[in-house]
Amino acid sequence: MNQKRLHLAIQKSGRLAERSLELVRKAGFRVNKSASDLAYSVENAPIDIWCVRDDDIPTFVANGVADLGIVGRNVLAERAAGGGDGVREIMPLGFGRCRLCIAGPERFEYRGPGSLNGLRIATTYPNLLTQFLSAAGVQAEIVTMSGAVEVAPRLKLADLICDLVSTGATLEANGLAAFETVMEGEATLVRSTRELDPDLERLLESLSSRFRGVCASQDAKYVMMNAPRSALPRIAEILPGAGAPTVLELAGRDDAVAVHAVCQESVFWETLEALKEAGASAILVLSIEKLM
Ligand code: PRT
Ligand code: ZN
Repeated sequence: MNQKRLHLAIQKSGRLAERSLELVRKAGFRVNKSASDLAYSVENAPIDIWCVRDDDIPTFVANGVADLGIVGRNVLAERAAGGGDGVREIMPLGFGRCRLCIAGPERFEYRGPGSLNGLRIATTYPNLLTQFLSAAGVQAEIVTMSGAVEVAPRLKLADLICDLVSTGATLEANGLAAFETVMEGEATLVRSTRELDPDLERLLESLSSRFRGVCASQDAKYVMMNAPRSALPRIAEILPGAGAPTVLELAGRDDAVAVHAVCQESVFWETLEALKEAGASAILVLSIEKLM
């Protein structure tokens, strides 16, 4: 029988490869490697995973080779800035964070986009850079490269570069510094804009909702404490990213209650200290395994 299957494209190897597969696994999909290292099949759902170059993911999704993909927003945006369509972002996934920056020799004095007039900028993101420069009304020459952009100033191929930065170590090692951000990048889940078969559409929705749950539970904590009734408004203010907390009776106590809340943002020691100061006691912070 020819069962309908959903196709997800992820990066074969590189910065997003491992985390993409980990996300699929955390979402409860059991992944088996197929004979080739180009694909995985999911054992407990009709899903196949293609492992490809990240640059090919938006095109594969747009032309129907894959229905979904995990790719850097920068790659998606570069394609869109060049007029490519057929793909849209479903949600950011919270890993692979970086910035597409304009950088140059440390001594370069940057006083806003006007400083870029008449200069040569090397990049692997010509469309995004063109968009940025024209929005800023700047006339600069773009030198398109396919990699190792950070060496361009030393080789006198360009005055400046426009490249992805995460830790900044590569720039520093090359005597360069970033002074302008063109866009923020991170891994995102994308889908084709075509209409899918209704069964596959349902499966896609279930997969995205599980991914959303995994991402949300990453920082989320379940916080429990006892507190004077009078402190409730202050405590609700302190709890990071929580909706209305659950308030429960404490046996034999009229003045105090138990407060439970799911905090969607990180709970730091400072948060606990602030809760204690507001009158809370017996504060417990628990990890959340799944959240929907
Ligand atoms: O082989 P394939 O084409 O699939 O991979 P690739 O080499 O094109 O991509 P890869 O694996 O380098 O990056 C995949 C995605 O990870 C990118 O599209 C971004 O969305 C995201 N990402 C996050 C980054 C970085 N951080 C990053 N630092 N991609 C690239 N870099 C490079 C950057 O270009 C520079 O050379 O790392 C260097 C700078 O890093 P720092 O830490 O020294 O600042
Ligand atoms: Zn690539």
